[in-house]
Amino acid sequence: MSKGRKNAKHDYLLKLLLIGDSSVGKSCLLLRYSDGNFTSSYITTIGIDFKIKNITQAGHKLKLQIWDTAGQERFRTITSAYYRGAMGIFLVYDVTDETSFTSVQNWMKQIDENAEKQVVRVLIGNKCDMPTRTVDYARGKKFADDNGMAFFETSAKEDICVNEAFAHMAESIVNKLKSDPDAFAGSNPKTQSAKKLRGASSDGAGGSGSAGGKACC
Ligand SMILES: Nc1nc2c(ncn2[C@@H]2O[C@H](COP(=O)(O)OP(=O)(O)OP(=O)(O)O)[C@@H](O)[C@H]2O)c(=O)[nH]1
Ligand SMILES: [Mg+2]
Repeated sequence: MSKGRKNAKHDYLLKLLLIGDSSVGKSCLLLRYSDGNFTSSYITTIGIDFKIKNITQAGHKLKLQIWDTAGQERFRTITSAYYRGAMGIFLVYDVTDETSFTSVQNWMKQIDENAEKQVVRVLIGNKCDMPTRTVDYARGKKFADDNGMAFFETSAKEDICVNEAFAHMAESIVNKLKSDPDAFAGSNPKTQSAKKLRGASSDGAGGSGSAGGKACC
């Protein structure tokens, strides 16, 4: 490896997944977090997409591999295959869409059936910038508390709490890996195992560091 690639090294590779009903804002959350952008035009995700982001958090260089799934039912077979390799799953609903909140229960079932037992779950109520909300904060928080998950209300549009949600996810996974480096060793063998990657080289793709962002809703 050339010396020039030394800075691209990372301590941990974290594999994250975004799931939830169609149009709740999964792709926009990823776009906001990875590129600091937002688009109001809706282009539904076909199958699955991913982005890489390199950050430094609490002295650790982290490479985040973030998979963005299609919410549409017709892609469920494809997308559920990606649960197995995930260390962290963001379960996203739209605070203006009651149905998407009701669906959270079904998405939890999908996680139970397809993901690693150890997977870190974070519940996200997106579009908190909208005045037309139908799901209030307390309901989201109660669901998260009842299921032992962290909860964030976010806005990909206004850049509210997006960084905080990803930072919390990263911290939770790193803490798990610190106490048990093989915590996710049972992941899909087709994907890289979740061990600490000291000395491993990253591909250098994606931005680095956190991009600020406003406080949580
Ligand atoms: N007001 C507001 N609109 C948002 C926000 N996030 C996403 N949207 C809008 O919601 C629509 C759907 O966003 P996407 O990110 O494409 O939704 P998705 O969950 O990826 O949808 P699928 O790919 O079909 O599963 C788009 O028109 C976005 O502009 C937000 O935080 N606030
Ligand atoms: Mg999408």
